[in-house]
Amino acid sequence: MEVTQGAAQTPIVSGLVPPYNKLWNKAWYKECFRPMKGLVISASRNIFIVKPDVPQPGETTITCRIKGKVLKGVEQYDKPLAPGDRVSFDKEPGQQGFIRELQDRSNLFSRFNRQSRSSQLLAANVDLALCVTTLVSPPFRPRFLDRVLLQADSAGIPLVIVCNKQDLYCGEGTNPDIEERLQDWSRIGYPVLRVSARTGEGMDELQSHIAHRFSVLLGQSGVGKSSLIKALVPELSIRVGSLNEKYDRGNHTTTMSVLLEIPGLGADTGIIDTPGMRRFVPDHIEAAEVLFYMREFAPLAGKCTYGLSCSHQTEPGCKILEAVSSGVIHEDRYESFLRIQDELSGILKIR
Ligand SMILES: Nc1nc2c(ncn2[C@@H]2O[C@H](COP(=O)(O)OP(=O)(O)OP(=O)(O)O)[C@@H](O)[C@H]2O)c(=O)[nH]1
Ligand SMILES: [Mg+2]
Repeated sequence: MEVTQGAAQTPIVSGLVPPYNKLWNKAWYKECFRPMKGLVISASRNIFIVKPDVPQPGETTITCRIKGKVLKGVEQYDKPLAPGDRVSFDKEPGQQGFIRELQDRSNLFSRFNRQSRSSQLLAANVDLALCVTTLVSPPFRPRFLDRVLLQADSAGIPLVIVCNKQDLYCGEGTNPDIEERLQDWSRIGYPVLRVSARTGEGMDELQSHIAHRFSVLLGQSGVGKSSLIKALVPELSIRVGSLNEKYDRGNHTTTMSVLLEIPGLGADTGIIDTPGMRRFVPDHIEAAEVLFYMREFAPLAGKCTYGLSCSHQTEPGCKILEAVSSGVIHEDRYESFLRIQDELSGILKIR
């Protein structure tokens, strides 16, 4: 018996007219009415837009809800699903779908939301994270980046730093502090791209990183995440915001994560636009674990005279302090390390 793949709710069995003959049995029913599978495009608290693996006539995406508490392990998050998640769902013709199962995730990108005291899910199952920043407007914030890098490394997601609005930057070398930080990230293994969504500068290189992959764009509000996507796919109807002149920061134009296709780079290319964040608090990382997820610190973990009890601040024989003195660890990264550890110790108390 050959059943057309994915035609779950409108069974088509070649050569047979279902279900009025003796083939009407449990196995046949189960096979024909098996749930559909799809990719979550966007997720709010209980409404999920899902793209079915097998296109349905007249419906490129399907609005789904979750029936009851069928998804396990999602309670700790603000929403149960994120763009990039793969799900199974049931759907009757002309009606909403009901999500029954979440497939295992290969990774998850989240942040801790201090206001709601919960984890905010931003993306799932991505091949690459793009941390977008600007060197000019909004102002460059290396500490924000260090936190995003930490989160990506803890989730096992490769990350590329994208410096947008290159058209506003007065050329390389004009700000030694910024240049030094960019060079240091590059030295420890994060590719750094300089692009402009406005002029198209550097966009070829960006495309070569995202082609045939699923990526997530992260960064402060106003750095130009949505503008970069618009530059890649001009016909997309995606909102681009303005900058708040008084504070020189974005206006939180994108309000929820959404997965968008970039057809020009292949059918297997997708990018998740996320809402801009004012601050980034790492999620599901304890203060004592920060050492293991900052990549130039990790090889030194446990090697201090006081082993893992070392606070890396004053102790003699501290390998981290030695690495800072010798330049293996940049002073500013060390400062980020201390601040993140400090903040995460506080988070433990409010979680
Ligand atoms: N000069 C210049 N302006 C840019 C560039 N890219 C984006 N902008 C401007 O920056 C502002 C913010 O752009 P968005 O794309 O909305 O920024 P966003 O990061 O998506 O912001 P949120 O959705 O709030 O997180 C808009 O006024 C854009 O026109 C660029 O390469 N050069
Ligand atoms: Mg946006």
